Amino acid sequence: MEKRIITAAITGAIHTPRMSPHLPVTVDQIADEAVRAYEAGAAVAHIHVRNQETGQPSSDINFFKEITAKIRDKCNIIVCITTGGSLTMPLEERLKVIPTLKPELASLNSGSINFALHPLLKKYKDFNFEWEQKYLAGTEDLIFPNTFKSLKEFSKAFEENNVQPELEIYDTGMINNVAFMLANGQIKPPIYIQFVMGILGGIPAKADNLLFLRNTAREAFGDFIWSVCAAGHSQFEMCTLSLLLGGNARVGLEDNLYLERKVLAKSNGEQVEKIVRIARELGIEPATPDEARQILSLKGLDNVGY
Ligand code: KMH
Ligand code: ZN
Repeated sequence: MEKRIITAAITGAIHTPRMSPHLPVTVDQIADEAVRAYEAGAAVAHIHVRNQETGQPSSDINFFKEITAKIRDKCNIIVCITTGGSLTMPLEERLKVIPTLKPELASLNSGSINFALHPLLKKYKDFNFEWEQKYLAGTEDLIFPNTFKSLKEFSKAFEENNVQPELEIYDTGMINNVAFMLANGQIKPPIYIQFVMGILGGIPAKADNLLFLRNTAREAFGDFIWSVCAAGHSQFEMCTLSLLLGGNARVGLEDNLYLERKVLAKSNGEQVEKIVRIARELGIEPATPDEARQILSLKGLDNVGY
């Protein structure tokens, strides 16, 4: 059986509590959801944290510490910590999880984009908390910054702490950025890419685009490991296509709140169960966390800082 890595992106910084009552917010909810995703077949949990009362994206290092400890207590899932944080956080705030927690894996956003969420305001008119409307509206005039200078600083911190970067690519030009970092020795093989499709400001989530990304990246770096995630209803289509093409798949409420049309997912675990069902129909088995550690050449849980 072929083994592929299923990642669950538990809560992210895109959706707001108004959009789903199932969006995990508290330390316990986020940790429990990661464990549930593990039980359903995920090898990796991608973690952001939120304000415990309002659900606003947060960079509180204590929340990260509590969540990683709680997850580690219950299972050996790989924790992939965000360094994207929220769309409005200063770079230093985004980066401090790396020296503090020294995780096995963390996201490294490989370029700047217009990261636009404001069209969601057409769908949602009333909100649970004041920040939600402002946060979404603010993205009409927002650049998610990841300049070459910050890429250099981020990759240095990753290397110093022996953290494997999961390189987030939101559009084709970012493949050049990663190739530049590789040529300059800022990152080293094995290269692990997460193609993030369907963000307004990035590449649309379409089959032709995924083939183009995969082929262009292959020309640029040769051998590499890759996964796909997609915003909203394209999630399962793009993840399935990735599995068909030899890639890995990321599901989770960070990217999509639904299980199927008009049906909210009650948990990340439900989405993991669905992609595992699809994978098995295709003759693909989900990799265990230890198998994923081998595939990604990770340093192992004995060497993390949590
Ligand atoms: N939250 C967004 C800024 C990451 O985790 O590094 C993008 C993001 C990527 O979630
Ligand atoms: Zn994220």
